[in-house]
Amino acid sequence: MAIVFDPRQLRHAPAREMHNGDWAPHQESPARVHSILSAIGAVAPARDHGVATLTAVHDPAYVAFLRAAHADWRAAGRSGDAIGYAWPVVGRRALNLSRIDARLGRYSYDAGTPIAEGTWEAAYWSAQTALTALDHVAGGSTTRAFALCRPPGHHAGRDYLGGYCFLNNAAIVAAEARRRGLGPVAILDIDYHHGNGTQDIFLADPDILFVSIHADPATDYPFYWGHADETGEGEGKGATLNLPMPHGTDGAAYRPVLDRALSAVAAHDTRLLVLSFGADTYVDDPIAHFALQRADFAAIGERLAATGIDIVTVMEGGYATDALGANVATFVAALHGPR
Ligand code: OKP
Ligand code: ZN
Repeated sequence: MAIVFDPRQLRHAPAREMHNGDWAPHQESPARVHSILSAIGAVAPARDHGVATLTAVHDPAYVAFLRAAHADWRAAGRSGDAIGYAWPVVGRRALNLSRIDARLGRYSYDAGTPIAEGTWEAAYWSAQTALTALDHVAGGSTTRAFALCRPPGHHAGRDYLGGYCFLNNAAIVAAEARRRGLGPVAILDIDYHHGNGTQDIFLADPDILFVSIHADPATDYPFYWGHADETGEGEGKGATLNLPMPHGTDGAAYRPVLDRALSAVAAHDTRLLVLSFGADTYVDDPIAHFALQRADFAAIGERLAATGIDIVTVMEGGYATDALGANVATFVAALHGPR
């Protein structure tokens, strides 16, 4: 068992987000990581795998945008965090956009994901943390590793940020695992919110199965993805499985759906599972509406361990900050077993 963390991830500290038409303190705060660190025990450092592992999944122009966005914002005379205010709703022709506001709109899809001074560095090390967890499993010293990633990644697409996410850590690990011949690879996303970025990245890809259990997008963010009839496109038809669930979903309702998700993972002959884990399915999460208890996280961890498949877990959401550390530690202990 290995738990990977890099403190440079704390440098992303956006001040606020747009919430129900008003500004509110940003939910995705460094305090989340402090809560987890105080509950989880010893962590291993992240290793640098370079930028090519990121551009295997993301558009290089998007990565260049992300890297420079906050400095461009400052150069435009602005203070605070960089945030867009105009979006090309319908795909427009490719334009060589220079103005920072235009670039922010082009490479994002919501107003909840400001770029702060340390965002690039934090997102970069979040991805490297995930890749280092893969190294631990690939090296054969352990069958399961946990990447304490922050900012999260599953809403980030090939060329867009959103939903508190900038680089898609799960997708980066899955692509790198395939490249190293560790497949078949599947991604199971059990964050409360649908992992639209991950789905988009692999939508037409038959090799990497994407399965997600999440709040029904008819009622919940991200609204435009995650409906049950999204099953993949082109050659990837059938390699996307969405299992939306209603508000109030508790441990008893969750269990059979998890079984169904894991049947699909087994049918893919999965050798390496990338798990996007969000603890925002917790009953007291302030921005979500499922009803899982701490004991349910233990049960889910045990169920996943029982598959016998190698698992790289990447941390996604979870905003009940006081309870977050114990929830994550409980899940990881069950998933990784005694040792
Ligand atoms: C990220 B992850 C306005 C609502 C926007 C965005 C939720 C992002 C969740 N504040 N909500 O999946 O936990
Ligand atoms: Zn979430």
